[in-house]
Amino acid sequence: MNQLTSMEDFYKSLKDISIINSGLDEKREQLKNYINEFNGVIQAKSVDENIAKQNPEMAKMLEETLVHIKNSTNVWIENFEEALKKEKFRSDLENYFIIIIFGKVKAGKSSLGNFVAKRKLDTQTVQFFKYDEAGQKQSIKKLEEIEDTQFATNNLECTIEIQGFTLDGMAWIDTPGLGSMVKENGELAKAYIQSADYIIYPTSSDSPLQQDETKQLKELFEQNKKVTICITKSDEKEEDEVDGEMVQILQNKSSNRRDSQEKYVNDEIIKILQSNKESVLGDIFSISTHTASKGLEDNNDILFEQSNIPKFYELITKVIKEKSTKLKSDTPYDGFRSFIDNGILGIGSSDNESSISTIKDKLYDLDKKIKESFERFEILKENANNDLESEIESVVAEYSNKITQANSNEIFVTIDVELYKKVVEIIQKNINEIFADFDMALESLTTSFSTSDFLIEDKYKTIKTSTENKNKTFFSGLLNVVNVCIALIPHPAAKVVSTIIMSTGADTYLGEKIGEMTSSEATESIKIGDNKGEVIQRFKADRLKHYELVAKDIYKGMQNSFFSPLQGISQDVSSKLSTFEQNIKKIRG
Ligand SMILES: Nc1nc2c(ncn2[C@@H]2O[C@H](COP(=O)(O)OP(=O)(O)OP(=O)(O)O)[C@@H](O)[C@H]2O)c(=O)[nH]1
Ligand SMILES: [Mg+2]
Repeated sequence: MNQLTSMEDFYKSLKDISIINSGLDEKREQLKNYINEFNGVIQAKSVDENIAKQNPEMAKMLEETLVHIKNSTNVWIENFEEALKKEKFRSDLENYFIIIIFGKVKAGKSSLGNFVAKRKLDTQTVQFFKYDEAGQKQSIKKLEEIEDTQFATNNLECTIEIQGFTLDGMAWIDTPGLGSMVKENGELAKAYIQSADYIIYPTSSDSPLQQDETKQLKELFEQNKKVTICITKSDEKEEDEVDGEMVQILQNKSSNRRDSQEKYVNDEIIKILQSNKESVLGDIFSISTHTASKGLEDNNDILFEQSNIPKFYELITKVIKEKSTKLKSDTPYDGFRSFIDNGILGIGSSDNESSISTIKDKLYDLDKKIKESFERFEILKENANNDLESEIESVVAEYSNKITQANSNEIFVTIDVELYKKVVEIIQKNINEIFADFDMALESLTTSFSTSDFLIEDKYKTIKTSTENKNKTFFSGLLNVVNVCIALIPHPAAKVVSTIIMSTGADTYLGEKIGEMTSSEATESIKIGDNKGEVIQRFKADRLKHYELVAKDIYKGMQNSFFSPLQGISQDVSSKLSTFEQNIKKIRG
């Protein structure tokens, strides 16, 4: 039988599979060290007590970000250990080219595996095995397969364990169907898939490529897995008359129907393949293990050939001859890279919560919030003068009428106590606009000024006066009195006075004296009010300057004691993260 050569070719090729195991151990060790190291650094980070006390809101955001990173690094460690456990399966089979058959429940996976095992060359030994739940390998007689009995459609009967066989250099792995009643089975299959050097994905020709299957394939392609799709069970029963009796005979589906199904599958796959079609999509073709078996048993060449099984063998042989060595040596790298890309870096999948890309987003948000708040304090510093000026103005205005020379010391002290309260209120209000809940330490807000700087004193003006004028006025006045007295002579008293005046010649003396008066110059200080207005202005200016400095100091103190450490932590984490990222990118290659 001509087609048998393709089968023979396949089995013979298995002997020549040469395996180069790539030395990934060192890289794995390195990756593990990097993850552990980063994890250690991050686990040691905590939110400073002062920050937590001062600003619970900001501290919470920082805390959450840190917790997220801590959890993520823990997830990486867990996943890495999981991945290494699966490597056990891989290392059991490290000298084999691993073909994994993976797909929906009842797609015909086990039947295809049993077919391949059964048709081996007589000189070959096939060894069946299964992995139990604990991951232990055990020998079995053949792949557990659901025979086409009356219970064939009973979904409870399905492959439940990872099973397989080795045949020379090939390990054939049969997986529990995805979408089976036992959900964990599907998960189990997925866990092992990473070890595959090559994947065969069967989809039943009863209804090829259903939605869930498209989704599974998409995931496989995303893992960079090379997949050949087989449309299985591409046969049908036909009524035929044998020896006068109507019997059902199994036939291959017509080539037209197969073509159209293959085309349909191909079109659907193209839709989900973004790029890199060549590297992930193998062939798509329909097969029937049942017609192939029957063809072989009945020596029916046509039935066997049209089952497409010979073509299946040809393709797999080609893969084994031409690509197995490379695929085998690439697979561990693929797994390693896929772990780094998907599990840690989060390339391409935005929904990985524990990826570096998600962490970066969170750090970015935190940093933005810190920067924004820092900037707002910068603005508060700039506005401190304006903010306080009108307050100081209005408080002083309230008191200014009451201020006198006598009470100024006392009142200025009273005003300052009030100013102090107002300034505290303003600073508190300003800070609370930035942080709703902020515990501010105000010890630095002590007031200080010397009352002696603000004494109110009388104001005098110095003027020049001449004695001539002054004396002349005096003597003229006196002379007037004298003259009035003389004029009033009739009065007895006046008469006495005027007699005295006249007898002494006082009137004449006064007149002469006035005439004699020579002019001489003198200065005099006269009170023109006090310096209250000025002192108040000075007081206002002094207090504004003082409280502006106080406010600025508080804002600056907050920037230094609060934001700087916050920024420090955030920047430190970012820089450790980016070093870690660079390191793992380097070992990823
Ligand atoms: N007509 C037809 N039926 C097939 C063919 N291959 C498998 N079947 C039948 O399909 C059913 C499922 O076959 P299995 O090989 O057990 O399928 P499976 O994918 O291993 O199933 P699970 O392991 O339970 O997911 C059985 O009843 C098989 O007899 C085929 O080529 N033609
Ligand atoms: Mg099965």
